[in-house]
Amino acid sequence: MKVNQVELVISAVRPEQYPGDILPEFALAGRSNVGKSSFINKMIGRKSMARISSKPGKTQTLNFYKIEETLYYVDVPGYGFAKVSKTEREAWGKMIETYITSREQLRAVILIVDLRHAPTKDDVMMYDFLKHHGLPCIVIATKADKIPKGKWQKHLKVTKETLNMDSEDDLIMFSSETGLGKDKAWDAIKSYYK
Ligand SMILES: Nc1nc2c(ncn2[C@@H]2O[C@H](COP(=O)(O)OP(=O)(O)OP(=O)(O)O)[C@@H](O)[C@H]2O)c(=O)[nH]1
Ligand SMILES: [Mg+2]
Repeated sequence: MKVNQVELVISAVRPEQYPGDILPEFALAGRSNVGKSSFINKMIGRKSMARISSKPGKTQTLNFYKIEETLYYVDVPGYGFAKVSKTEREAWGKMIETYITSREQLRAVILIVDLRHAPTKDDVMMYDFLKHHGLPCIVIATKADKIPKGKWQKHLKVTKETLNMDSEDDLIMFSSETGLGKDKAWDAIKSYYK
């Protein structure tokens, strides 16, 4: 999909700040620094619309990107970043939980994991949390450019098994560097709102 129109509508921390329209929403979830913001940028074909950083903890608020007046990508701060205080971590947990459990127009969560490594305990917890709340999940195994092609299938299998994935959920290999998986990811997302 070619995206022409993108707008950062709001960076929200509280439900009153979420956008008032009712377009379908797709939230990003994943470890800090795994590549959530990079995923959004690749999907919309902009280099630096969503702010990315080599330092973990870049995204701090729920950032609502409106795409073509059709859907929202909601960029979310990553989890598992050791350098935040307990208070900050709790505030984060509450913000995400409130959004994920109460937002009616949230159609699916895009869970970003690192293809190079087995999903972490936090990844598994997040996946279980989504399943507990009955939310569809699109699992994106990113940074595929960092491992040789010959290892991709083996790593995908580890991802699927470690998360104990529901057969209804998509698992897509991705790279924000090369654009691998971009079309498949768009197809998966579109299947939730067309
Ligand atoms: N090689 C490679 N690097 C990537 C890929 N995706 C992201 N990165 C790099 O990983 C780092 C973190 O990317 P971000 O997109 O900021 O990660 P994030 O998940 O949004 O991080 P937080 O906002 O801190 O939670 C950056 O240095 C990116 O350039 C990828 O597919 N391949
Ligand atoms: Mg980010």
